[in-house]
Amino acid sequence: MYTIAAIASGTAPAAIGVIRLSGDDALGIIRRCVHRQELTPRMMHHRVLYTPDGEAIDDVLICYFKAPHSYTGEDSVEIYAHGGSVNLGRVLELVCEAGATPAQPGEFSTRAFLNGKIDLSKAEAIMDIIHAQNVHQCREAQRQLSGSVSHAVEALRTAVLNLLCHIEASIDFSTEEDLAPFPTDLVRRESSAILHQIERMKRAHDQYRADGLRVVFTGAPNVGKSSLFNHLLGHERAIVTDIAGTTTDSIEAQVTLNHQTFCLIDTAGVADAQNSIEQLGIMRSREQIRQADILLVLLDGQPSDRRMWDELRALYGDDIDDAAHRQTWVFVHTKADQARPDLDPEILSFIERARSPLLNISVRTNAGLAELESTLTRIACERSQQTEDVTLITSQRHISCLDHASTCIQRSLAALDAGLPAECIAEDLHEAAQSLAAITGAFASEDIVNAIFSQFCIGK
Ligand SMILES: Nc1nc2c(ncn2[C@@H]2O[C@H](COP(=O)(O)OP(=O)(O)OP(=O)(O)O)[C@@H](O)[C@H]2O)c(=O)[nH]1
Ligand SMILES: [Mg+2]
Repeated sequence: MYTIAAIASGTAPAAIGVIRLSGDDALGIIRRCVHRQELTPRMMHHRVLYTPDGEAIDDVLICYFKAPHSYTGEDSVEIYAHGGSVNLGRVLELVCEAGATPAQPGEFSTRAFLNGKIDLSKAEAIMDIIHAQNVHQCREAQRQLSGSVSHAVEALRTAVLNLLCHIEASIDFSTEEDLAPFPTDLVRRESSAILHQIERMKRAHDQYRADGLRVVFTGAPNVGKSSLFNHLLGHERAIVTDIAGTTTDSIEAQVTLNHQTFCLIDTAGVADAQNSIEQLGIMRSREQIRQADILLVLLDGQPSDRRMWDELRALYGDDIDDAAHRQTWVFVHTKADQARPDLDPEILSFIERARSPLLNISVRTNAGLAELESTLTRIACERSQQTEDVTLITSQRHISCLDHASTCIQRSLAALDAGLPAECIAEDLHEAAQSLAAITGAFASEDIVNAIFSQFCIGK
């Protein structure tokens, strides 16, 4: 293949920048820039780059990766030059004058894919690592890169192909004298197992939140929601006053506590609305409460706690006990620094029955705040462990492929129930296997491959 070159490190001012070359003439090109000195594979070489006229361009380190032992599977060279757009631009120009062609976005990874170095799901993982905005996203993309998705999907595809072998054997033999029985029980059993596995992967995907678990603050007006919200964020994001009804809209902000990301949502206090703005705010609060992964219920012992509680009861009805577990409700008794009325006995007995955490907190003295943070991170850890044994799918494209595979398998089961010929059942299973193969790229169409790699940046 012709040799491509690009700045792989970005061009922001930095101590070091990396220029990458890949292709048949990568070694020849770089040697032309270093007075033809030898380069041993996988060794760092300290060299000066020269123009053909003998002008020194930069003092650099060079590493040569001999095919097929490189990212792309081709002969490749990495040049570690001084950073900055002008210097890196000059080095790139030099290698292009010596015979390289500027790379298209994603061209290195496309070559890696075409040479069988990475599959599609790994290529997508690389892109996700580069674009990760928090530790969650980065960790999941790293797992995907290490092959978690490829292995899980290959196992499913092998199961479908095994099933097809059995069915096709029965079709082939059915032309003979002794009819081979169609493996009905096996198809039912195996198909259900595959469908179950796909369903688990989809469920884990639904539970996964790249931007962190949604922690919704609810409680009566003036109970201290915005104060606690600001405190966890570490800055004054929401307005705090002693006037009930200060917050009228929902406010979202991300925060990282003990390496876990959370999306905190402050809401309007639940109460009898005095005007239409408050009314709208309270409607939004209800929506946020329903979508919470963790609900922080703030109480200060005032009679307004009871009104808020009645609202929550009305919102959930008989489902309230379940909701307290499903969403993990955490109760917070605020303003622990001052003399406070006792909590409403009905609310207290609910907390005991549901075994929900109840924390005493003051944003004035910081009492209970460390405990609240560790409670939130403990809940986040427990949630991620619940889905640990299932491979986490984070890409929407992979979910669509799994969905399609699932539909095809269900269709084959329906064909089986309807007594249709074995060929019909096999056809649907073939389509399911192909849809699974599209995740790793074993049978991806050229359009899909192009669409994926075109989203890459230059130099990747
Ligand atoms: N003493 C004491 N006062 C607090 C504490 N937390 C909040 N407050 C006060 O309680 C009042 C209301 O606080 P906010 O945080 O605005 O309450 P809120 O729940 O957001 O109120 P709305 O937005 O009106 O629903 C303010 O005067 C705060 O200073 C606390 O831990 N101790
Ligand atoms: Mg508020």
